[in-house]
Amino acid sequence: MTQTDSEVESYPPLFRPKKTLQTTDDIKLDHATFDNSDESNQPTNSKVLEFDSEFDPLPVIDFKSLNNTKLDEACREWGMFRLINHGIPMTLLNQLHTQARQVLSLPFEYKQASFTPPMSYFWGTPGLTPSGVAITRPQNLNWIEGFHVLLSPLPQLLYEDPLLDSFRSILDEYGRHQRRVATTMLEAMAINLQLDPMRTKSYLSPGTGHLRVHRYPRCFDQYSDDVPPQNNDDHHHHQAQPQQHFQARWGIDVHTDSSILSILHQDDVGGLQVYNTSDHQWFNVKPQFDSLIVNLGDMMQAMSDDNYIAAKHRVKVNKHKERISVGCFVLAHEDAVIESSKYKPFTYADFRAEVQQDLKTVGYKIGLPKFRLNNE
Ligand SMILES: O=C(O)CCC(=O)C(=O)O
Repeated sequence: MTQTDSEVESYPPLFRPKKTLQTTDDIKLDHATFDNSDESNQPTNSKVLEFDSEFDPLPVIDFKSLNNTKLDEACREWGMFRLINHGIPMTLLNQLHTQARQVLSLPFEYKQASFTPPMSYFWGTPGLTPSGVAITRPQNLNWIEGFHVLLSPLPQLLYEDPLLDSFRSILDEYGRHQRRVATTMLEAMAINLQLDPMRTKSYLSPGTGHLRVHRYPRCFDQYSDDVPPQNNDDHHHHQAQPQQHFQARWGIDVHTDSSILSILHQDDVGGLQVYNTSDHQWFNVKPQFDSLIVNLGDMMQAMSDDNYIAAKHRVKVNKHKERISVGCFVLAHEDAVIESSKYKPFTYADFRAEVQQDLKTVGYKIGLPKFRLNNE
């Protein structure tokens, strides 16, 4: 079996090329293929700044010597920043990515049959039910697969398979670092926003924090005309897309996270893009293995009275390379009431229920605007 054959066998069947691959460079397809680096393939009319230029506008925050003013500016202007000197050992990051790659390279059927919560396998959408079970939805495919991992049960878990058990223990260790980083960042943001510390604590729910290990398989057909444009899921805030005949493929299409904040570690392939609301422009988020990307979610936007931005972001597909990223999502406590001058008081449970309702009725997540006072 060639390397490409086994790579493709680990992909969900709908992600496999329509005709046999000859070699990595010699791909024969039913659909036309598009080079991912060509800006004109972007379905939006805004330009995307490429990261091969030296220019990297994303704010950089140093975890070791936190500058609260810089942090505050980053949260107001971008809702996303790069975090350096975070203290997560490089050996752990390397192990995390090596093992994620190994586990995700297992045959698709095995991944689908063998994983259940607290480590569940998903593909085609990052959507999940409230209990963490992946919602597989072949319509409006996002070119993504991965594991949704609930953090709190990990220490008690034991897998017989040594690869899986070692992966579990690495995720557990990585999750502890994420909690450490998230706690410090949230404390700094709460100080900046002058939020009542007791209230902020009650918003946070250590028990429901989770990781998501994503693999973006190589995408052999970047556009397809056989998929109805339909959105979406309850954790991510995809925007309604205009009806179009050709549906662009995305690793994950444009959304904001429903979290308080999310922390991402990506390999060196690239593909993540963030929207800057003052520039009205998409930017590529440069991959940099020793840094983390922190982005604010809907709950933080609400808690900050819209002073902080839940960053709109998306992930491009790549014809030549797979990409691995690991996200940590810090969620609000189910029952803590989020009070704000801009929104009706609501809990995360209310928010999620509303989103699920929207998915059923309008077909996509409306998210925060549903809770805005006076329908401003
Ligand atoms: O993989 C990435 O770079 C981003 C993942 C993401 O947008 C998400 O999980 O919400």
